[in-house]
Amino acid sequence: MPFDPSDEIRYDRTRLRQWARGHARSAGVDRRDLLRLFAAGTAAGSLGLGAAGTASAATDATTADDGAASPGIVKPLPPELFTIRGTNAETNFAALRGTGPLTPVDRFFVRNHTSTPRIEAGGWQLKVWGDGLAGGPVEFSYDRLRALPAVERTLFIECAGNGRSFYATQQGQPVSGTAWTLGGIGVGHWRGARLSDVLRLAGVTRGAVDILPRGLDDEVVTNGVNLGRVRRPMPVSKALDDVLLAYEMNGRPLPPDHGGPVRLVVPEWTGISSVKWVGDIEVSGRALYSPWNTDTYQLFGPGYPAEGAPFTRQTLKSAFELELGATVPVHRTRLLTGRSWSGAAPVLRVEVSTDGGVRWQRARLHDAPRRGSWVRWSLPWTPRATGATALLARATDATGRTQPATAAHNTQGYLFDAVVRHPVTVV
Ligand SMILES: Nc1nc2c(c(=O)[nH]1)N[C@H]1C(S)=C(S)[C@@H](COP(=O)(O)O)O[C@H]1N2
Ligand SMILES: [Mo]
Repeated sequence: MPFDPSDEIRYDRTRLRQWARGHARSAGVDRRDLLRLFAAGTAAGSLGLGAAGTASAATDATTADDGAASPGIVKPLPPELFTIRGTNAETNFAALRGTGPLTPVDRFFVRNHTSTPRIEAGGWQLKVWGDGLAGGPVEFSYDRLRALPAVERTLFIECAGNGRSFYATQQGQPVSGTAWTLGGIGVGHWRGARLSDVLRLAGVTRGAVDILPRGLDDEVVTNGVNLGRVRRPMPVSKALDDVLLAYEMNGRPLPPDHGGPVRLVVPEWTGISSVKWVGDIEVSGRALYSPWNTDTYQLFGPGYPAEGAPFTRQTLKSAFELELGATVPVHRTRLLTGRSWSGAAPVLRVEVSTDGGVRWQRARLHDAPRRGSWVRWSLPWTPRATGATALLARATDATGRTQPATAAHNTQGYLFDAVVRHPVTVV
Protein backbone atom coordinates (compact mmCIF):
# COMPACT_ATOMS: atom_id res chain seq x y z
CA MET A 1 0.00 0.00 0.00
CA PRO A 2 1.45 3.41 -0.92
CA PHE A 3 2.71 5.37 2.03
CA ASP A 4 1.39 8.86 2.68
CA PRO A 5 4.15 10.82 4.45
CA SER A 6 2.10 13.97 4.94
CA ASP A 7 1.17 13.29 8.57
CA GLU A 8 4.73 12.72 9.68
CA ILE A 9 5.94 15.75 7.75
CA ARG A 10 3.22 17.97 9.13
CA TYR A 11 4.02 16.74 12.62
CA ASP A 12 7.71 17.58 12.47
CA ARG A 13 7.23 20.87 10.65
CA THR A 14 4.87 22.14 13.32
CA ARG A 15 7.29 21.08 16.04
CA LEU A 16 10.18 22.85 14.39
CA ARG A 17 8.27 26.12 13.91
CA GLN A 18 7.18 26.12 17.53
CA TRP A 19 10.72 25.51 18.63
CA ALA A 20 12.17 28.21 16.37
CA ARG A 21 9.66 30.73 17.75
CA GLY A 22 10.76 29.84 21.26
CA HIS A 23 7.50 28.32 22.41
CA ALA A 24 9.15 25.10 23.34
CA ARG A 25 11.27 23.86 26.09
CA SER A 26 14.57 22.62 24.82
CA ALA A 27 14.79 19.96 27.49
CA GLY A 28 17.79 21.22 29.36
CA VAL A 29 19.76 22.67 26.49
CA ASP A 30 20.02 26.42 26.17
CA ARG A 31 18.24 27.50 22.99
CA ARG A 32 20.86 30.11 22.12
CA ASP A 33 23.57 27.45 22.31
CA LEU A 34 21.67 25.34 19.84
CA LEU A 35 21.14 28.25 17.51
CA ARG A 36 24.83 29.09 17.64
CA LEU A 37 25.80 25.53 16.88
CA PHE A 38 23.25 25.29 14.18
CA ALA A 39 24.40 28.54 12.50
CA ALA A 40 28.03 27.38 12.55
CA GLY A 41 27.13 24.08 11.01
CA THR A 42 24.98 25.37 8.21
CA ALA A 43 27.01 28.44 7.32
CA ALA A 44 30.45 26.87 7.21
CA GLY A 45 29.52 23.24 6.68
CA SER A 46 32.50 22.62 8.87
CA LEU A 47 31.39 20.46 11.78
CA GLY A 48 32.74 17.31 10.22
CA LEU A 49 34.03 17.35 6.66
CA GLY A 50 36.39 20.08 5.65
CA ALA A 51 36.71 21.18 2.03
CA ALA A 52 34.30 20.09 -0.68
CA GLY A 53 35.25 16.84 -2.30
CA THR A 54 36.92 15.31 0.73
CA ALA A 55 35.19 12.60 2.66
CA SER A 56 37.76 11.67 5.22
CA ALA A 57 36.66 13.24 8.48
CA ALA A 58 35.25 10.67 10.79
CA THR A 59 33.14 12.46 13.35
CA ASP A 60 29.46 13.16 13.21
CA ALA A 61 28.02 16.61 13.72
CA THR A 62 26.89 15.65 17.19
CA THR A 63 29.93 13.64 18.19
CA ALA A 64 32.60 14.97 20.47
CA ASP A 65 35.76 15.06 18.37
CA ASP A 66 38.26 13.94 20.95
CA GLY A 67 40.58 12.38 18.40
CA ALA A 68 40.43 9.05 20.21
CA ALA A 69 42.19 6.35 18.22
CA SER A 70 39.99 3.53 19.42
CA PRO A 71 36.24 3.91 19.56
CA GLY A 72 34.42 2.97 22.75
CA ILE A 73 32.96 -0.17 21.25
CA VAL A 74 33.01 -3.48 23.14
CA LYS A 75 32.95 -6.11 20.38
CA PRO A 76 35.98 -6.88 18.20
CA LEU A 77 36.28 -4.74 15.06
CA PRO A 78 38.51 -6.69 12.68
CA PRO A 79 39.39 -4.67 9.55
CA GLU A 80 37.89 -7.32 7.24
CA LEU A 81 34.49 -6.72 8.80
CA PHE A 82 34.50 -3.03 9.78
CA THR A 83 35.83 0.38 8.84
CA ILE A 84 36.24 2.54 11.93
CA ARG A 85 34.95 6.09 11.62
CA GLY A 86 35.53 8.06 14.83
CA THR A 87 33.34 6.55 17.56
CA ASN A 88 31.51 4.46 14.96
CA ALA A 89 32.16 1.21 13.06
CA GLU A 90 30.85 0.80 9.50
CA THR A 91 30.02 -2.67 8.18
CA ASN A 92 32.11 -3.61 5.14
CA PHE A 93 29.45 -4.65 2.65
CA ALA A 94 31.77 -7.23 1.10
CA ALA A 95 31.72 -9.04 4.46
CA LEU A 96 27.97 -9.67 4.07
CA ARG A 97 28.49 -11.88 1.01
CA GLY A 98 27.28 -15.38 1.81
CA THR A 99 25.46 -14.33 4.97
CA GLY A 100 21.70 -14.71 5.29
CA PRO A 101 19.03 -12.05 5.42
CA LEU A 102 20.05 -11.09 8.98
CA THR A 103 23.25 -9.16 9.64
CA PRO A 104 25.31 -11.26 12.06
CA VAL A 105 26.08 -9.34 15.27
CA ASP A 106 29.83 -9.69 14.60
CA ARG A 107 29.42 -7.46 11.53
CA PHE A 108 26.45 -5.21 12.46
CA PHE A 109 27.45 -1.51 12.26
CA VAL A 110 27.75 0.52 15.47
CA ARG A 111 26.86 4.20 15.69
CA ASN A 112 27.76 5.69 19.06
CA HIS A 113 27.61 9.38 19.88
CA THR A 114 30.02 8.69 22.75
CA SER A 115 30.82 5.13 23.83
CA THR A 116 29.12 1.87 24.74
CA PRO A 117 28.11 1.78 28.43
CA ARG A 118 28.03 -1.55 30.31
CA ILE A 119 24.62 -1.93 31.92
CA GLU A 120 23.55 -5.06 33.80
CA ALA A 121 20.01 -6.26 33.09
CA GLY A 122 19.48 -6.90 36.82
CA GLY A 123 20.05 -3.27 37.80
CA TRP A 124 18.32 -1.76 34.77
CA GLN A 125 15.00 0.06 35.06
CA LEU A 126 12.86 1.98 32.62
CA LYS A 127 11.11 4.98 34.11
CA VAL A 128 8.07 6.27 32.24
CA TRP A 129 6.99 9.71 33.42
CA GLY A 130 5.44 13.01 32.38
CA ASP A 131 2.23 15.02 32.19
CA GLY A 132 0.89 12.80 29.41
CA LEU A 133 0.28 10.05 32.00
CA ALA A 134 -2.77 9.74 34.20
CA GLY A 135 -0.62 9.40 37.33
CA GLY A 136 2.96 9.57 38.54
CA PRO A 137 6.03 7.82 37.14
CA VAL A 138 5.89 4.06 36.52
CA GLU A 139 9.01 1.89 36.59
CA PHE A 140 9.62 -1.32 34.68
CA SER A 141 12.35 -3.75 35.67
CA TYR A 142 13.96 -6.04 33.07
CA ASP A 143 11.95 -9.00 34.42
CA ARG A 144 8.71 -7.08 34.27
CA LEU A 145 9.40 -6.09 30.66
CA ARG A 146 10.22 -9.69 29.74
CA ALA A 147 7.00 -10.88 31.37
CA LEU A 148 4.92 -8.79 28.94
CA PRO A 149 3.72 -10.41 25.68
CA ALA A 150 6.74 -10.68 23.36
CA VAL A 151 6.79 -9.75 19.69
CA GLU A 152 9.43 -10.60 17.09
CA ARG A 153 10.24 -8.67 13.92
CA THR A 154 12.97 -8.56 11.30
CA LEU A 155 13.85 -4.91 10.73
CA PHE A 156 16.70 -2.77 9.55
CA ILE A 157 18.30 -0.05 11.58
CA GLU A 158 20.01 2.47 9.32
CA CYS A 159 21.82 5.69 10.09
CA ALA A 160 20.28 8.78 8.45
CA GLY A 161 23.76 9.63 7.17
CA ASN A 162 24.35 6.26 5.52
CA GLY A 163 25.81 6.88 2.03
CA ARG A 164 26.80 10.44 3.02
CA SER A 165 30.32 10.25 1.53
CA PHE A 166 28.84 9.99 -1.98
CA TYR A 167 27.54 13.57 -1.80
CA ALA A 168 31.22 14.57 -1.87
CA THR A 169 32.79 11.84 -4.00
CA GLN A 170 30.00 11.46 -6.56
CA GLN A 171 28.30 14.88 -6.58
CA GLY A 172 31.15 17.17 -5.48
CA GLN A 173 29.02 18.63 -2.68
CA PRO A 174 30.33 19.47 0.82
CA VAL A 175 28.53 17.83 3.72
CA SER A 176 29.25 17.54 7.45
CA GLY A 177 29.17 14.32 9.45
CA THR A 178 30.50 10.79 9.49
CA ALA A 179 31.67 9.81 6.00
CA TRP A 180 29.76 6.53 5.71
CA THR A 181 29.83 4.64 2.43
CA LEU A 182 26.82 2.25 2.43
CA GLY A 183 27.54 0.12 5.51
CA GLY A 184 25.65 2.21 8.07
CA ILE A 185 22.80 -0.31 8.02
CA GLY A 186 22.06 -3.71 9.50
CA VAL A 187 19.04 -6.00 9.57
CA GLY A 188 18.31 -7.66 12.91
CA HIS A 189 15.71 -10.06 14.21
CA TRP A 190 14.42 -8.26 17.28
CA ARG A 191 12.39 -9.63 20.16
CA GLY A 192 10.88 -7.42 22.79
CA ALA A 193 7.84 -5.88 24.37
CA ARG A 194 5.52 -3.53 22.54
CA LEU A 195 6.14 0.07 23.53
CA SER A 196 2.36 0.51 23.29
CA ASP A 197 1.84 -2.09 26.07
CA VAL A 198 4.32 -0.29 28.31
CA LEU A 199 2.78 3.12 27.65
CA ARG A 200 -0.72 1.80 28.36
CA LEU A 201 0.43 0.17 31.60
CA ALA A 202 2.02 3.48 32.54
CA GLY A 203 -1.32 5.24 32.04
CA VAL A 204 -0.85 7.16 28.80
CA THR A 205 -3.76 9.57 28.30
CA ARG A 206 -5.59 10.82 25.21
CA GLY A 207 -3.90 14.17 25.75
CA ALA A 208 -0.40 12.76 25.20
CA VAL A 209 1.32 14.23 22.14
CA ASP A 210 4.99 13.24 22.15
CA ILE A 211 7.29 10.82 23.89
CA LEU A 212 10.99 11.42 24.50
CA PRO A 213 13.08 8.28 25.05
CA ARG A 214 16.56 8.95 26.48
CA GLY A 215 19.70 6.84 26.52
CA LEU A 216 21.85 6.00 29.56
CA ASP A 217 25.12 6.60 27.66
CA ASP A 218 27.26 9.66 28.44
CA GLU A 219 26.13 13.20 27.71
CA VAL A 220 27.16 14.45 24.28
CA VAL A 221 29.46 17.47 24.14
CA THR A 222 29.97 19.15 20.76
CA ASN A 223 32.03 22.30 20.22
CA GLY A 224 31.96 22.98 23.96
CA VAL A 225 28.17 22.70 24.16
CA ASN A 226 26.70 19.97 26.36
CA LEU A 227 23.68 18.62 24.49
CA GLY A 228 22.78 16.21 27.28
CA ARG A 229 21.92 12.59 26.74
CA VAL A 230 20.91 11.19 23.36
CA ARG A 231 17.14 11.64 22.94
CA ARG A 232 14.81 12.23 20.04
CA PRO A 233 11.08 12.90 20.36
CA MET A 234 8.51 10.79 18.57
CA PRO A 235 4.78 11.32 18.13
CA VAL A 236 2.58 9.18 20.38
CA SER A 237 0.88 7.88 17.22
CA LYS A 238 4.10 6.13 16.10
CA ALA A 239 4.96 5.04 19.64
CA LEU A 240 1.59 3.30 19.97
CA ASP A 241 1.78 1.82 16.48
CA ASP A 242 4.72 -0.54 15.91
CA VAL A 243 7.69 0.38 18.13
CA LEU A 244 9.50 -2.32 20.13
CA LEU A 245 11.41 -2.23 23.38
CA ALA A 246 13.86 -4.89 22.25
CA TYR A 247 15.87 -7.11 24.60
CA GLU A 248 16.97 -9.73 22.06
CA MET A 249 18.80 -9.45 18.74
CA ASN A 250 19.15 -12.45 16.41
CA GLY A 251 18.00 -14.84 19.15
CA ARG A 252 20.43 -13.71 21.87
CA PRO A 253 20.29 -11.10 24.64
CA LEU A 254 20.85 -7.64 23.14
CA PRO A 255 24.64 -7.04 23.08
CA PRO A 256 26.12 -3.96 24.82
CA ASP A 257 27.06 -2.14 21.58
CA HIS A 258 23.52 -2.39 20.22
CA GLY A 259 21.81 -1.00 23.29
CA GLY A 260 21.76 -3.87 25.76
CA PRO A 261 19.95 -4.60 27.95
CA VAL A 262 17.06 -2.74 26.23
CA ARG A 263 16.71 -0.41 23.23
CA LEU A 264 13.96 1.00 21.07
CA VAL A 265 13.52 -0.39 17.57
CA VAL A 266 11.45 1.98 15.44
CA PRO A 267 10.46 0.30 12.16
CA GLU A 268 11.51 2.10 8.95
CA TRP A 269 12.42 5.33 10.73
CA THR A 270 15.85 6.90 10.86
CA GLY A 271 18.36 5.12 13.15
CA ILE A 272 18.51 7.93 15.72
CA SER A 273 14.89 7.12 16.68
CA SER A 274 15.95 3.68 17.86
CA VAL A 275 17.42 4.91 21.14
CA LYS A 276 19.88 2.44 22.69
CA TRP A 277 20.32 1.80 26.43
CA VAL A 278 16.96 3.46 27.04
CA GLY A 279 16.61 4.55 30.68
CA ASP A 280 13.54 6.75 30.73
CA ILE A 281 10.71 7.90 28.51
CA GLU A 282 8.94 11.19 29.03
CA VAL A 283 5.31 11.23 27.88
CA SER A 284 4.14 14.76 27.28
CA GLY A 285 0.95 16.61 26.45
CA ARG A 286 3.08 19.18 24.64
CA ALA A 287 5.50 19.07 21.74
CA LEU A 288 8.98 18.02 22.79
CA TYR A 289 12.32 19.05 21.36
CA SER A 290 15.91 17.99 21.53
CA PRO A 291 18.99 18.78 19.47
CA TRP A 292 18.27 15.52 17.63
CA ASN A 293 15.06 16.80 16.06
CA THR A 294 15.98 20.46 15.66
CA ASP A 295 19.59 21.11 14.66
CA THR A 296 20.60 17.64 13.50
CA TYR A 297 18.47 15.06 11.68
CA GLN A 298 16.76 17.86 9.75
CA LEU A 299 17.39 18.82 6.12
CA PHE A 300 19.10 22.18 5.61
CA GLY A 301 20.46 23.74 2.43
CA PRO A 302 19.50 25.72 -0.65
CA GLY A 303 16.54 23.49 -1.55
CA TYR A 304 15.02 23.60 1.95
CA PRO A 305 13.20 26.14 4.12
CA ALA A 306 15.42 28.19 6.45
CA GLU A 307 14.02 26.40 9.50
CA GLY A 308 14.92 23.05 7.91
CA ALA A 309 12.80 20.20 6.61
CA PRO A 310 11.99 17.27 8.86
CA PHE A 311 12.25 13.62 8.05
CA THR A 312 11.42 10.43 9.84
CA ARG A 313 11.70 7.56 7.35
CA GLN A 314 14.75 6.16 5.69
CA THR A 315 15.04 6.26 1.90
CA LEU A 316 15.82 3.82 -0.94
CA LYS A 317 19.32 2.36 -1.46
CA SER A 318 21.29 -0.49 -3.04
CA ALA A 319 24.76 -1.85 -2.33
CA PHE A 320 27.05 -4.48 -3.85
CA GLU A 321 28.67 -7.04 -1.58
CA LEU A 322 32.06 -6.13 -3.01
CA GLU A 323 34.89 -3.80 -1.96
CA LEU A 324 34.79 -0.34 -3.52
CA GLY A 325 37.63 -0.36 -6.07
CA ALA A 326 37.76 -4.18 -6.28
CA THR A 327 39.95 -5.82 -8.92
CA VAL A 328 38.26 -8.57 -10.96
CA PRO A 329 39.68 -10.91 -13.64
CA VAL A 330 38.59 -10.51 -17.26
CA HIS A 331 36.59 -13.30 -19.06
CA ARG A 332 35.78 -15.01 -15.75
CA THR A 333 32.11 -15.25 -14.80
CA ARG A 334 31.35 -14.12 -11.27
CA LEU A 335 28.10 -13.73 -9.41
CA LEU A 336 27.53 -10.11 -8.45
CA THR A 337 25.52 -9.96 -5.22
CA GLY A 338 24.02 -7.17 -3.20
CA ARG A 339 21.10 -5.87 -1.18
CA SER A 340 18.45 -3.16 -1.62
CA TRP A 341 16.09 -1.60 0.91
CA SER A 342 13.61 1.22 1.42
CA GLY A 343 12.02 2.92 4.43
CA ALA A 344 8.81 3.52 2.50
CA ALA A 345 7.80 0.10 1.19
CA PRO A 346 9.16 -3.31 0.17
CA VAL A 347 11.69 -3.34 -2.69
CA LEU A 348 10.10 -4.98 -5.74
CA ARG A 349 12.74 -4.67 -8.46
CA VAL A 350 16.50 -4.26 -8.74
CA GLU A 351 18.37 -3.50 -11.97
CA VAL A 352 22.12 -3.72 -12.41
CA SER A 353 24.43 -2.10 -14.95
CA THR A 354 27.97 -3.42 -15.48
CA ASP A 355 28.94 -0.84 -18.11
CA GLY A 356 28.70 2.40 -16.15
CA GLY A 357 24.96 2.86 -16.63
CA VAL A 358 24.38 2.29 -20.37
CA ARG A 359 22.58 -1.07 -20.26
CA TRP A 360 20.49 -2.36 -17.36
CA GLN A 361 19.50 -5.95 -16.50
CA ARG A 362 17.02 -7.26 -13.94
CA ALA A 363 18.76 -8.87 -10.98
CA ARG A 364 17.32 -12.04 -9.44
CA LEU A 365 15.76 -11.42 -6.01
CA HIS A 366 16.56 -13.95 -3.28
CA ASP A 367 14.12 -12.77 -0.61
CA ALA A 368 10.42 -12.08 -0.61
CA PRO A 369 9.95 -8.29 -0.54
CA ARG A 370 9.06 -7.22 3.00
CA ARG A 371 8.56 -3.88 4.72
CA GLY A 372 11.34 -2.72 6.96
CA SER A 373 13.86 -5.22 5.63
CA TRP A 374 16.07 -5.66 2.56
CA VAL A 375 16.13 -8.02 -0.39
CA ARG A 376 19.25 -9.88 -1.43
CA TRP A 377 19.83 -10.05 -5.20
CA SER A 378 22.33 -11.42 -7.70
CA LEU A 379 23.36 -11.22 -11.35
CA PRO A 380 26.12 -13.16 -13.13
CA TRP A 381 28.73 -10.98 -14.85
CA THR A 382 31.50 -11.87 -17.29
CA PRO A 383 33.75 -8.84 -17.87
CA ARG A 384 34.81 -8.71 -21.53
CA ALA A 385 37.39 -5.91 -21.51
CA THR A 386 40.11 -4.78 -19.13
CA GLY A 387 40.19 -1.34 -17.53
CA ALA A 388 38.28 0.76 -15.03
CA THR A 389 34.49 0.59 -15.01
CA ALA A 390 31.59 1.13 -12.64
CA LEU A 391 28.91 -1.23 -11.40
CA LEU A 392 25.52 0.32 -10.67
CA ALA A 393 22.45 -1.07 -8.94
CA ARG A 394 19.10 0.68 -8.69
CA ALA A 395 16.05 -0.38 -6.74
CA THR A 396 12.35 0.34 -7.15
CA ASP A 397 10.01 0.01 -4.18
CA ALA A 398 6.30 -0.72 -3.93
CA THR A 399 5.47 2.99 -3.95
CA GLY A 400 6.86 3.03 -7.52
CA ARG A 401 9.88 5.07 -6.53
CA THR A 402 13.20 4.26 -8.26
CA GLN A 403 16.62 5.44 -7.08
CA PRO A 404 17.50 8.65 -8.96
CA ALA A 405 20.81 9.50 -10.65
CA THR A 406 21.43 12.37 -8.22
CA ALA A 407 20.45 12.85 -4.57
CA ALA A 408 19.05 16.21 -3.44
CA HIS A 409 21.84 17.92 -1.48
CA ASN A 410 21.49 18.88 2.17
CA THR A 411 24.31 20.34 4.26
CA GLN A 412 24.41 17.46 6.75
CA GLY A 413 24.37 14.83 4.04
CA TYR A 414 21.31 12.83 5.15
CA LEU A 415 19.15 10.44 3.10
CA PHE A 416 21.49 9.82 0.15
CA ASP A 417 19.34 7.87 -2.29
CA ALA A 418 21.10 8.15 -5.67
CA VAL A 419 22.45 5.17 -7.60
CA VAL A 420 26.03 4.65 -6.41
CA ARG A 421 28.74 4.18 -9.05
CA HIS A 422 30.76 1.32 -7.58
CA PRO A 423 34.27 1.46 -9.05
CA VAL A 424 35.96 -1.79 -10.19
CA THR A 425 39.04 -2.51 -12.26
CA VAL A 426 39.01 -5.43 -14.70
CA VAL A 427 42.47 -6.97 -15.21
N1 LIG B 1 21.52 6.09 23.48
C1 LIG B 1 21.90 6.15 22.19
N2 LIG B 1 21.06 5.66 21.26
C2 LIG B 1 21.41 5.68 19.95
C3 LIG B 1 22.63 6.26 19.54
C4 LIG B 1 23.52 6.74 20.54
O1 LIG B 1 24.63 7.21 20.28
N3 LIG B 1 23.11 6.67 21.86
N4 LIG B 1 22.91 6.35 18.20
C5 LIG B 1 21.74 6.35 17.30
C6 LIG B 1 22.06 6.28 15.90
S1 LIG B 1 22.50 7.75 15.19
C7 LIG B 1 21.91 5.13 15.17
S2 LIG B 1 22.13 5.14 13.50
C8 LIG B 1 21.56 3.84 15.81
C9 LIG B 1 22.65 2.81 15.55
O2 LIG B 1 22.34 1.58 16.13
P1 LIG B 1 23.46 0.44 16.25
O3 LIG B 1 24.70 1.05 16.84
O4 LIG B 1 22.88 -0.66 17.04
O5 LIG B 1 23.77 -0.02 14.83
O6 LIG B 1 21.41 3.98 17.21
C10 LIG B 1 20.80 5.19 17.64
N5 LIG B 1 20.55 5.13 19.07
MO1 LIG C 1 22.48 7.49 12.93
